[in-house]
Amino acid sequence: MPRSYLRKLKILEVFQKIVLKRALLCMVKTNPHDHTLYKLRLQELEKLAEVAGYKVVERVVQVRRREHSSFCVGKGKVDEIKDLIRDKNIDIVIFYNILKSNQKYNLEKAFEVQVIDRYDLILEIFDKSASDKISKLQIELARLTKAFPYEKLKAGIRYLTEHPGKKSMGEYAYHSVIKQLRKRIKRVKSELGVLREIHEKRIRERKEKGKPIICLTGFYGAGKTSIFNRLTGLSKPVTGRPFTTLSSKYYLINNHTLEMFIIDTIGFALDLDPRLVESFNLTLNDIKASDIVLLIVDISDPIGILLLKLKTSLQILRDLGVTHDKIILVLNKIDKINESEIKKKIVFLHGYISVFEYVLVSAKTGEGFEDLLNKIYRKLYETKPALLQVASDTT
Ligand SMILES: Nc1nc2c(ncn2[C@@H]2O[C@H](COP(=O)(O)OP(=O)(O)OP(=O)(O)O)[C@@H](O)[C@H]2O)c(=O)[nH]1
Ligand SMILES: [Mg+2]
Repeated sequence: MPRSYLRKLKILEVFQKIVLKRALLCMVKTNPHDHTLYKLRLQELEKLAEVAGYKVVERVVQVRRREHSSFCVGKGKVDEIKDLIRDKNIDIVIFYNILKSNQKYNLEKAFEVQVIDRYDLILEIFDKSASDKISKLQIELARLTKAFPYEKLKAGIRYLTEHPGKKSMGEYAYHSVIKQLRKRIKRVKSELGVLREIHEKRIRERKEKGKPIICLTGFYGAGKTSIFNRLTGLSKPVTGRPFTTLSSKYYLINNHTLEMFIIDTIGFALDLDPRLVESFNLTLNDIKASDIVLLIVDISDPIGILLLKLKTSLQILRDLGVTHDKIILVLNKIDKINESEIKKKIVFLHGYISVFEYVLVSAKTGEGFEDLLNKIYRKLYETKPALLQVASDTT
């Protein structure tokens, strides 16, 4: 990322701090037995909202067996939130739940302020980090996919209320909105299709070279890029903001006698919407094509959030078709906590550690990196001995 871009990012952050929009967070909890996880999810939403430049001033959680079909929250809650918006000068309402088009439309009408959900919020953060064409197109596709039914609904309502009638101006405007959106989606998909072919060709070429491909995965902020930088000697951006890395970065390293590709990838998030995963599948393909997947975990996270993130990451990897034998757990940031805390967390993680190989590291101090490389060699030896042979023959 160029320096001038980072400078602009900093100026933007300072500006945001001065004129922060006041946000109300809202969540409908449909599992009555969930007494802790929902709090962690709300905490993550709050963190993301702050990163996106909002000041969170209120949080509303409603327990319902099912989301209300028209408002997500119940009607009584809508009135309660309306009062809060007025009393607390709220500029935006951010839902944890992913809103359907009609829910978003009805809520905006009732609240008379902007209403977004977790999906929109993540895209806002993505937007700030996007600097290359692939990321920008993937974000645009994700946004258009979600916006299409909403814009269609809005155009339909406008048509019925303002200029109804067959072959009227209203009908023309309605079809024109839909046609334009469809055209944009088609154009973005086709541009991404071209880039996908180039990307897949590159993956095939790397595979044909017969060198092992090691991929860094995990939640945003777990330290993937910091580990990538330490392994490669590069200095790719590490900002502390979620989703700093959006598109994969490859680098060929030569360690002792073995050459291998290291890939840095986009971070995972809680409850990722499948449409978002689908839009970013060009980037996620890198994970599928790897020989070893390092799952980076921030061991300094509180235990509840640590377990939730680990479980979510493993589910995402499973959905991508990554098998267990390819995964090494990399417990990063050991410099941030003391030894007894590390031991306690290892005990909590027993269920995972008994299944996966793990290694404790600090990307900050470099501790544990020799162990990490040894574990990578051992796994390659166990799962891809032929690859190891080819790689060392050609170096
Ligand atoms: N103390 C400490 N901080 C670390 C360590 N590794 C990473 N960090 C910090 O954690 C934050 C996130 O690090 P990144 O390397 O950008 O994390 P990432 O997983 O690449 O994040 P995304 O690109 O957003 O997905 C930064 O502020 C880093 O300085 C570590 O071992 N110790
Ligand atoms: Mg990164």
